[in-house]
Amino acid sequence: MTSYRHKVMQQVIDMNPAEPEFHQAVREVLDSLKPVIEKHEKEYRSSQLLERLVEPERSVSFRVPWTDDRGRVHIQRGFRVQFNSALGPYKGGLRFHPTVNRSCMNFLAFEQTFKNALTGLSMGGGKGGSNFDPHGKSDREVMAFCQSFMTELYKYIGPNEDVPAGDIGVGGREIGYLYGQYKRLTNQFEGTLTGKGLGWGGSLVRTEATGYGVCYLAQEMLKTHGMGLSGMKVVISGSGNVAIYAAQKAIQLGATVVAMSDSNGYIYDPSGIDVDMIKQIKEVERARLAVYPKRVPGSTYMDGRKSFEVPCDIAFPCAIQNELEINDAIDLVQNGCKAVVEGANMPTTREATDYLLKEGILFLPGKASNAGGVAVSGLEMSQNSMRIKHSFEHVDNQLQGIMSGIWTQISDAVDEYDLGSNYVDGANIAAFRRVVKAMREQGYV
Ligand code: NDP
Ligand code: 2IT
Repeated sequence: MTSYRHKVMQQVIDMNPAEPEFHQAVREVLDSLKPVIEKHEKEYRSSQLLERLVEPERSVSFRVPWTDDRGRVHIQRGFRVQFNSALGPYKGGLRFHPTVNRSCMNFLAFEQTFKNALTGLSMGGGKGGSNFDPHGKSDREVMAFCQSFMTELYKYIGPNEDVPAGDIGVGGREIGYLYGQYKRLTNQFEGTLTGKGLGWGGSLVRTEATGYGVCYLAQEMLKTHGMGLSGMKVVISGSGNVAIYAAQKAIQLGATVVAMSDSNGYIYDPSGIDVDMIKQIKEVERARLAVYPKRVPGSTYMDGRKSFEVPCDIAFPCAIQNELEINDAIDLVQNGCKAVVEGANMPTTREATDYLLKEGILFLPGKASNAGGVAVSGLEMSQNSMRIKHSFEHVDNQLQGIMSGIWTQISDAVDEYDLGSNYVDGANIAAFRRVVKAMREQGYV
């Protein structure tokens, strides 16, 4: 007889053909859940629990027309996937990137449900975005796109309904334009987006939260294995929001960050990358990383290559899904890497993940290690509801507490199911337990 897991997996494939990223994310979770599902198979089958878990509660897609600076009209596709609200209002970012499609949205919204569960806060899982590419666009073009996107999206979101935030291609500038249009359409000043400006409802530490959280969880794992970030050589991929603040915190904790990248290539700086210079190039000038060596002597730029080829103790993939492939994993192992901590969502292919685990590399999956971002979004939502503003130290302490709580949940799950150091399975099981308890208590919905 086909196992229940395989039956559900096949159903996901049949109902969502040509969605490889979504299949990959679901398959990983179902594989991790094997011992839990086997224990409760009869009950899960009779309540169609897994079938409900893999089917988004609601999913919208819509046309987004906008006009560029030369008056040409463009049409993009917008999405919002409201995957699971068992634990709270849908919560998750918006991604503006040319690769955005239904598969990408479904995988991210599915992952978000489990990530948000791990934070311990009251947030369901959702994700949205568009295949709009902000690179090289003027501020006016980005504003025009954001206003058009929100003119449709606002119908589906609200402070107790669905609270979007940033992701790839959506940072403070985009959240500002999106919020302005939301306010104009609804006449409400409320916490319907997170990652807002600090002067109008944003939370301190939200900008830094994902990258800082990556380092906080890395520290917890390393401590368990008698290590720490201090003195470690770190390689990062990406040079966006997550990468920058992971680098900043790793350096504060005593590590040396020797490489960072963007989609064109990577920079290598053996004496340690100057994060303020990266911030200037990427956040202020919105320029390419290739200019870095022109400004920082002793560094080099490698065009068309990936930073994972640089020898390191720890790698933080912080760019995009499936960027760390099997050949990169082989490079990392050969070069003596001890740990891979995912800052991005599913940046490691399944083949590479399995290889790293087999080789005994400590590995933290993104849904645990990058949960700090959405966690502080959750704290932004509570500050908005209470109309108060916490200090940087207060929020940072809460973030550290949440990341350490995630470590405890993962550790408890690997102990209970005798999983050794398989923190992928540990995180999936811990998250699943929280979501499923709420789903069972809320009936067949
Ligand atoms: P940003 O848009 O700020 O930065 C993305 C970075 O990734 C850029 O440096 C970009 O380079 C690089 N990149 C994109 N595509 C590729 C590629 N194919 N190969 C190599 N590099 C690439 O996004 P974020 O930092 O916010 O997000 C990064 C990852 O972290 C995503 O997976 C996101 O889902 C995840 N994440 C983000 C959170 C947040 O709070 N922002 C929270 C949790 C997870 P280029 O400029 O050349 O495109
Ligand atoms: O992937 C993610 O967790 C995010 N992009 C952040 C989501 C959020 O709501 O802050």
